[in-house]
Amino acid sequence: MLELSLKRSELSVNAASTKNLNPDCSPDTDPHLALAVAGAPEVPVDNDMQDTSGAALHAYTQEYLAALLKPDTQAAIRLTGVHVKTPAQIEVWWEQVIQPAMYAIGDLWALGKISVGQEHLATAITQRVISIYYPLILNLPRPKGPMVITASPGEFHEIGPRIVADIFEVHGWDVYYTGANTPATTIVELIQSIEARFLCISTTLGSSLPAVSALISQVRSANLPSQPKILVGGQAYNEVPDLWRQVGADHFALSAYEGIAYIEAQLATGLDPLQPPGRG
Ligand code: B12
Repeated sequence: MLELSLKRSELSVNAASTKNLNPDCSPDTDPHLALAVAGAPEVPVDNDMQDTSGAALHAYTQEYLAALLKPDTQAAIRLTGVHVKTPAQIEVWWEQVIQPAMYAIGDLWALGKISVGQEHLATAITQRVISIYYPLILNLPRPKGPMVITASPGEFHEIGPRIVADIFEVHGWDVYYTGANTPATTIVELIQSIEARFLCISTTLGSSLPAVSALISQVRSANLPSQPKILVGGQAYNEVPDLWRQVGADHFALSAYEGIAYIEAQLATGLDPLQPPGRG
């Protein structure tokens, strides 16, 4: 089994972290939950996630990673629940805890320290975590209008764009998130039908970049009335500066936060003349 450089004392859940669970489903009444709590890692109690220092985020990441590696779905969900109670906390946890933990999973897989199966389990647990806390975002107002967020054609890495989608929704955008490997024609049709003013494309593999170029060309040549600006991001662009220009995008952003800054700046400079129809 994988050697973790974590102290056992850093890895046990104390009872306080279970107090936010649904009372109808507590360790006292549910034997499965009781078992999970007994075996789950300990979490420092910080119910409002007051501490977002680098050291604290690193500790949370280690704890979340330990739950993924165990693997312990309940612990990953409960740990997230202790710290994520507001939409703003989603932004921090998704980008600064889940993202580095998933990068660590990738590194461990690449080093041969965990199997493909362990990596798949970790991915599935993270997808469950993200889904479980989506209701925190679901009913937020979306006054800034519709946008499309997609993984590029041929690209199966979908957690990155999903995190970006959640964060854009937290910031008031009406996001149509298409998930992995969406055909270009579908994306063009979607932009047209919802009159999206922004298209965000996420790409992890360098080998997917030709498909990004082709998608962008198809969107541009469709001459859509909403004339969407195209923002790209993802690890495919990390190695080569300005690679994003070669695919024909309007801009590249390293994170959802930077992406929002770009889009808000576009709106502020009046480059976007359309009024957002929005969905309410
Ligand atoms: C899970 C995973 C998979 C899963 C994906 C399942 C799923 N449903 O998503 C599966 C098993 C399918 C998979 C397959 C493969 N994978 Co993989 N995978 C990963 C892993 C471990 C985690 C990915 C992840 O969720 N990261 C976390 C997210 C949150 O990070 P992110 O995507 O970077 O997104 C953030 C930012 O980049 C940014 N961002 C991203 N997109 C956008 C877009 C915009 C507009 C903006 C503003 C910002 C933005 O914001 C995000 C949130 O913070 C990574 C490790 C890694 N370093 O990521 C390897 C990794 C990406 N995979 C890798 C490889 C090699 C593969 C395969 C080729 C393996 C194989 N031989 O089959 C295939 C390719 C499949 C394909 N065609 O896409 C390599 C890629 C190496 C490289 N540079 O080319 C990695 C890095 C592993 C490694 N260390 O070697 N993989």
